[in-house]
Amino acid sequence: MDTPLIDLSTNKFKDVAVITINNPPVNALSPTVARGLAEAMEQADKDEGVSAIVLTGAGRTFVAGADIKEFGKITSGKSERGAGLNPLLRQIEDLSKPVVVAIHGNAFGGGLELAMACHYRVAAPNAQVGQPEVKLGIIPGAGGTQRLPRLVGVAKAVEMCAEGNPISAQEALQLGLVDRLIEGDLLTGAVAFAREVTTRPIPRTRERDGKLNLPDKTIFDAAREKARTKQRGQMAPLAAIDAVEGSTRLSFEEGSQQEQRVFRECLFSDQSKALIHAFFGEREVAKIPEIAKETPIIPVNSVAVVGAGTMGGGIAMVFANAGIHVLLKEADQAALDRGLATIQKNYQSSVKRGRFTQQFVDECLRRIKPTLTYDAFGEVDMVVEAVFEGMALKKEVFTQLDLVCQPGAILATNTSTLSIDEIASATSRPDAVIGTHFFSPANVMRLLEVVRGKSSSKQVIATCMQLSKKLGKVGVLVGNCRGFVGNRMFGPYRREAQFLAEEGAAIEAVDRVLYDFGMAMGPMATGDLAGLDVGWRIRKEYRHLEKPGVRQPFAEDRLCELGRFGQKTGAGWYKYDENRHATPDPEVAALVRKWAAEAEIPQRTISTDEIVDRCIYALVNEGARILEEGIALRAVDIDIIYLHGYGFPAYRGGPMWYANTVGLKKVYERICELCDRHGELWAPAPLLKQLADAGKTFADFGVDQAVTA
Ligand code: 3H9
Repeated sequence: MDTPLIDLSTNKFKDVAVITINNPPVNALSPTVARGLAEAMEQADKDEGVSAIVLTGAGRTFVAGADIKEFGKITSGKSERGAGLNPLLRQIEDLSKPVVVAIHGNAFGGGLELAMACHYRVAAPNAQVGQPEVKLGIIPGAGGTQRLPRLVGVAKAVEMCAEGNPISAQEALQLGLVDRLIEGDLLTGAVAFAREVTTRPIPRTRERDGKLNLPDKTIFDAAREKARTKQRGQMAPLAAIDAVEGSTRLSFEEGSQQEQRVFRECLFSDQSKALIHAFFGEREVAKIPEIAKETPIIPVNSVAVVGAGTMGGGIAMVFANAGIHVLLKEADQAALDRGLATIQKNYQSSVKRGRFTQQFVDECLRRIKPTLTYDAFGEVDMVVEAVFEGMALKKEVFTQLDLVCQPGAILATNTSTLSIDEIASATSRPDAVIGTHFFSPANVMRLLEVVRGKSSSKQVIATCMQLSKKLGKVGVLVGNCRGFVGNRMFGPYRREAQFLAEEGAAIEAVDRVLYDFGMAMGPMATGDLAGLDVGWRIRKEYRHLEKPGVRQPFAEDRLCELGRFGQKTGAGWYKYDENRHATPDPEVAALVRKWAAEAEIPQRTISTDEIVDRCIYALVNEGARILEEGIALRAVDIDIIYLHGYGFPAYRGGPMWYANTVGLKKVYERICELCDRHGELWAPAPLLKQLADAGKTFADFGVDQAVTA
């Protein structure tokens, strides 16, 4: 073959040709792979000594799909996409000899579409198959919406194409998507299977119309309804449903043409570009330019968590879920019992919801060992401190940890705002100290801000970054400043939301507009969920740093003075029933109006656009400062923090990506207007001006300029 990406062997099994796709790491179907595959298939089909063909993937997986990197080239006009993979799949489906695909690892996206164009599919028992394209803002584009319903039925195809979740090989077998599971050596099993089918008539998926008959029409409406709630704001799931529906009323050819049109529309959409940015961003954040890949990692087999409150308990669960033994320490028995009871309750609800099995939960609970002392701390590889947010207490804990922990142990703090360097100063080993900022609820939220102090060693940083993956988290390395990246940006965002309410916007209107923008929750509702008192305490601690004469929001502090801390007190911005269901509270609306009158804040009608601009651009402007200061390594790191920790809609790519989409010049000009009207809190970040003037985007500000920590 003229390409090393495809290996054709007709020697090993004589009568069965084996074609292997070898395009590490995930055998993505690049145009070169597709060309090589077409040649290899043709050659094997012509070979008279060959009676069947087996298609496999080398390495850890069969095929993870089309090469996503190609999409960017197509949409930017750097590469022309012709008919895509369809001609290749048609060629394979039309071969005169049976083609058996052997799936291990994953057959995703174009990988599954390729498999469905083959005549038979066998799989390793732990393989997974799926059409995850909607997660990238597109739909299957190589016949997936047409072949899948023919194999698994319309209802399942709608679900798989619209939701994008993979199914196991066992389920695929039951559905008829896979013909046999192979225990033991997959290739040997696939070859044996191929020999069994050589004399049978060749089944071609596109001709198998049996499962398309009379589908219950409500399937599509129900799927659309579900997509509108579960994948709110996204166009690809609805487009995927339309395309699968096409299979029930159009011929295979017409259905495929419709699929192509819709695929292309989706591919060129802002949503798809944003979701692809998020896909690569999630992987990019793991790469820390100045930390070499070969940096030795500290093995973390046991940890201790100090503090069994909401955060400490959640963090203990995260480690236990990952198979790591946890020592959970509290100051007194009552607090420890409360913490353990909450952990039990959370695990039980996971079992009820089917997330975990009882057996798994029992194993996790056995890994969590409660304690009231530091006695066994000398044996653990890492400690995560999660005590009350106060510098004096944190320093006390770290002084103690310094005394009891073994040399080489990682000393991490879960602080969300305090200085890592000051905490580290309480120890004789600041190089071992680092921030691991989990997000609440720690056992659910995927974000982990890894906060480097000025002395944190590369080994400790590399270990925490790698550990985040083991814990099922997306670790993002950030520098040390008040609030780090996420909370530092969240301050101005929530400040503007309060200002808008103080200037006349209805509380629920502010929330509704940002929810409609795509945020998981509005800013007021988020405050009520997290507890308004948390920010109130922090603001009181830092009040002396506020510049006199600069406007500060007051409504939330006043609500706290009235004991309205949010959901936990049954009242905050909203009032809550016993099930924590929110309803607008006219009393709060009246209070805010009264306070605004006292403060002589003119009341006016506020537009939807103003609400979005003020809240989202407040994020962007602070994000630009963070980037310029090197607190975040790259703009994409900020985006990933906001997608995984703050409910920013992935289909908008994160605040920095969103600003790029709007155009930095436009964003800068709007911020200048806001600055003229509302004063210095809106002073545009110098980096924003610089990039806007140069016609650049945040993505152009690279790692070279960043000076983290
Ligand atoms: C599609 O197929 C459209 C079709 O309908 C046809 C249209 C014509 N392309 O995730 P990992 C890279 S759309 C290019 O860290 P894991 C990834 O960036 C596609 N690159 O490994 C990373 O690079 P780096 C539908 C890809 O073991 C490296 O591979 N398919 C692709 O944790 C390792 O990846 C999907 O959406 C790709 N398709 O997880 C599946 N996939 O090392 C997307 C991965 O430089 N992929 N890379 O950072 C996945 O879900 C996971 O990668 C997978 C492996 C589960 C497969």
